[in-house]
Amino acid sequence: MADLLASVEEKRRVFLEELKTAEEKASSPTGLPPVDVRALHVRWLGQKQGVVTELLAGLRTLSKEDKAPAGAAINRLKNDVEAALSSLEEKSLLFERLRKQQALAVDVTLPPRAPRVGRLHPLTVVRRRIESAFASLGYEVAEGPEVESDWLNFEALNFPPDHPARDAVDTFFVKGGGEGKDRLLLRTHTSPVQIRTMLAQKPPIRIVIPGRVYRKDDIDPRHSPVFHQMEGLTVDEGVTFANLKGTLAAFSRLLFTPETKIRFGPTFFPFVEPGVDVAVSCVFCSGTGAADGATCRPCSGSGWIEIMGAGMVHPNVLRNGGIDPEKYSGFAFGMGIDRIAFLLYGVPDLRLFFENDVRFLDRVWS
Ligand code: 2U9
Repeated sequence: MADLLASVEEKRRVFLEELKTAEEKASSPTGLPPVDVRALHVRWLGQKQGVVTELLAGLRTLSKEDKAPAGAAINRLKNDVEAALSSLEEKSLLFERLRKQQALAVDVTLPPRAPRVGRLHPLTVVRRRIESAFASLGYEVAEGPEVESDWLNFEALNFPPDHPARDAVDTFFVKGGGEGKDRLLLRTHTSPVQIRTMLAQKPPIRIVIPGRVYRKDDIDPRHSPVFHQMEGLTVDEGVTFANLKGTLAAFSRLLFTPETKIRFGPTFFPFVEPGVDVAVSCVFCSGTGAADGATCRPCSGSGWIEIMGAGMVHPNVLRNGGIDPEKYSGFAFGMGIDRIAFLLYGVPDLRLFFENDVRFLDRVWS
């Protein structure tokens, strides 16, 4: 009898220890799985080999007068175990609910996530830099349509009828346009806007024309069938080649560095006479052709980088724009915005400008 009572107390002690471990687990971040509560139930109250059940079975061996107090002690343990396990189950379900709520809750103490900030496209940055350099020299920005007539894109610009640029191989023609000079095409340069401006307003004219242009080129790292140009036009009385040179030298110093020099070489464009290729002293090697003891890459060691073409507007072109070449003269120039961005930022492949991969666009362009 004394043995049985001692055993009941020993089992109670063991149970309380197991209960404590289970309660701690219930309030921990992992929680107490319902299967663990059931296992405790089976272990202590199970019909077959439950600890309490076995204690009750032990009553059989006791004398009649010992049975009552021993039975009472075991029943107390049984009631206590039942109450404790049912409250453990409740608690573990409650903690489970709390954990789920916490997982959904907003933690207001966390630092805010920085919103993704957009950036200007590198071609926009370069276009604006070129525009503001010319704005400071008194130029205005003009724009025009991307679908033009053969006349505005070629004929008015003094292209002879058999010029290779007018061939279907080099230009995108648009179905549904007219014939000959009325056929429609995707402009191959922004020059039609200069003709439109001359027809619409009297000199003095000082404009720059940014815009998308199209040529039937195959795509490769340096060519794209769509690219961006900035052209310019000055028309007034007494405009000379010296004005052209001074303007482009000032522009180059504004866009690159105050030390930048320019170099002209003779070339031919149907819409200007004379026509020139314009190079600037290399901004990467200051015109020395060397970088870190090796050949400067951007200028291939020449110290010069070709950035545009220019020339004095051909008298025929002025006439086509409704301007008297006896009274007025002018100069014009054209450059590829993509090419300048390519040079300024050392971009390895022109296609990066058109693919719009945010990993590329996210770079800081300034
Ligand atoms: C009118 C009269 C003259 C615009 C000019 C160039 C020289 C030139 C190229 C540079 C690289 C095009 O982007 S590019 O492929 N342009 O070299 N453009 S003079 O001359 C004009 C335009 C309009 C009425």
